[in-house]
Amino acid sequence: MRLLFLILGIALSHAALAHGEKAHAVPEVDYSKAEKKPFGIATDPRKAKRTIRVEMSDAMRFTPADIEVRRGETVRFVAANKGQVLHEMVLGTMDDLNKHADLMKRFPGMEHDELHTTHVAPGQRGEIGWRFTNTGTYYFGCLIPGHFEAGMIGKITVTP
Ligand SMILES: [Cu+2]
Repeated sequence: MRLLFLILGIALSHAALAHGEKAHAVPEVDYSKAEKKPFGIATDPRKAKRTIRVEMSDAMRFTPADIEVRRGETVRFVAANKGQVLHEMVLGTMDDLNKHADLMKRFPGMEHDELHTTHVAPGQRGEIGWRFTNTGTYYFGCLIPGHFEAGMIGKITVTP
């Protein structure tokens, strides 16, 4: 059931999703069906050689907020919520994140459970497995209303 839902989640636009899913530690996902994005593709985090731990705080900051990876590298992001409120980590281009933040403002109850996203309850950790297939500058943000605007954003530079 959960697997089916996650597969549906890949197929559906995040705007169409509205449900109360919480953080997933190791999602049971068929990564062969992952959708390629301009900033890469979801990959089983267990295949990553590199783990990057990112802390999220109620000061609306990610630490570190500046990450460098190489093109072709698969990273297991571990997002640790050190605060008292829900935070999330959403990978994307700046354009993606801005659009998504706008949607979140218009539909504050909206939640999303896509493979480039993890929602993390206070004191918990979430994971994203991601392979960066293109060079460039990408971002990660917390799109919970108010957080992104307060500066809860980080940068990922993908070098050749
Ligand atoms: Cu946040």
